[in-house]
Amino acid sequence: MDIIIGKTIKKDLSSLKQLAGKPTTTDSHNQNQGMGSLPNGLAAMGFDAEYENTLPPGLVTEQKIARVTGVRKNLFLVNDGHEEISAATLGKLRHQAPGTGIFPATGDWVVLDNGRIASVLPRKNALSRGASGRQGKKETAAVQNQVIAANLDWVFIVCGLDRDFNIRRIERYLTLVYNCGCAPVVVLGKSDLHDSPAPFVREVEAVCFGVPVHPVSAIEKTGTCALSAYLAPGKTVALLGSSGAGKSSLVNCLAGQEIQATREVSAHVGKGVHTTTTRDLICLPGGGLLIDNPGIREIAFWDVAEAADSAFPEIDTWANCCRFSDCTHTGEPGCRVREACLKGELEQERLDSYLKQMRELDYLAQRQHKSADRVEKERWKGVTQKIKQMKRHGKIPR
Ligand SMILES: Nc1nc2c(ncn2[C@@H]2O[C@H](COP(=O)(O)OP(=O)(O)OP(=O)(O)O)[C@@H](O)[C@H]2O)c(=O)[nH]1
Ligand SMILES: [Mg+2]
Ligand SMILES: [Zn+2]
Repeated sequence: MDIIIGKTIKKDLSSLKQLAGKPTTTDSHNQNQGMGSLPNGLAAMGFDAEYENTLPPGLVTEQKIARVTGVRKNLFLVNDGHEEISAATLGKLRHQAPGTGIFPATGDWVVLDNGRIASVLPRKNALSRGASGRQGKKETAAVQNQVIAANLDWVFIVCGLDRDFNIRRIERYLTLVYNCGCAPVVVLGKSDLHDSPAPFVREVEAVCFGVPVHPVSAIEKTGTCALSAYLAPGKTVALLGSSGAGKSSLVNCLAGQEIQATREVSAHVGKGVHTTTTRDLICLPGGGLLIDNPGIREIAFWDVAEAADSAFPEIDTWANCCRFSDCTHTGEPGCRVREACLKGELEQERLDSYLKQMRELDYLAQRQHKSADRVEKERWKGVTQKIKQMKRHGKIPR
């Protein structure tokens, strides 16, 4: 379900880019005016008129709705703005296998039936990635997606200004976020480790094209005011980044209290130790909603729209001037992209990063195609057998 919705939103990537850099000025309280039918608690949890309009009329007043604030094995923490309870799913929902895209994830809106989750409401968007551990599996293995968080207004790509800093990784995160139809913001954490974070900000801005970049320090509590603008009441932000990037420290800083556990990065390898293991939605005192996530090991893409183009808009522009419309920019004559590289208008590393992402997205598309074929074959397998049987028993002519 999320995939379809994701695709609908993805079509309008340009509007997402316009959105980038402009935290909304209308907070949810304003948006909720006129929503006489809506229980107040839900608005505090991020339910707004725009989303309500996408649902069947009367659903909100007739059903008990709550938001998933955490996932614990087979139990889900759900909050309707008044109380948080843990709820299991109803049997029939449990039998819908994970991977079908409808299993509840943090940030989802769900319908409750006697304290159990009866269904997941359609997602506005969902931050998903290819499930980790795919490597080494058979070529034909169906690609799985893992929903990190649903119904987001922004995704903070958190990158520490220590050994975590990696411009190519930020490019990959941007593709992942665009891929899911979400709006990215880059947060450069641990700015206190430098006299001035400005050179890092410039370096990131040079590859981000209009995506806001904010240097912050959770320890010295500097730069975080800029982030509050995205966290207006009822707005949902998910944190994405590697382990040890400083996501949970940022949550604690914005919340003004130690809600999330944090742990030191290993001095030896410069990597975090995966302190956060659950995906939790935290209600901030200012009314914003923040989803902390475990660090990401492998940024595997999921779904294949024109997301790589969105993260590399300047390459996309040059590509329009290549002699061949299907130019792969790997050696064709009249390639404007390679020319940009030779003229020093485009860094070789950035082009390499773009080509690598394109190859991956191509590969993913082929695998998705293969698994779709397989699903189709399986769907008809039973029917083919039935026809054979009927022919054998003379029920239909051979
Ligand atoms: N100097 C400095 N250190 C920070 C800052 N923010 C976080 N750290 C340190 O970075 C380490 C990792 O921080 P966490 O917040 O646990 O990182 P995380 O991204 O939540 O890591 P996982 O939960 O494993 O994904 C801790 O030792 C923090 O004290 C900061 O602003 N400045
Ligand atoms: Mg953490
Ligand atoms: Zn070209």
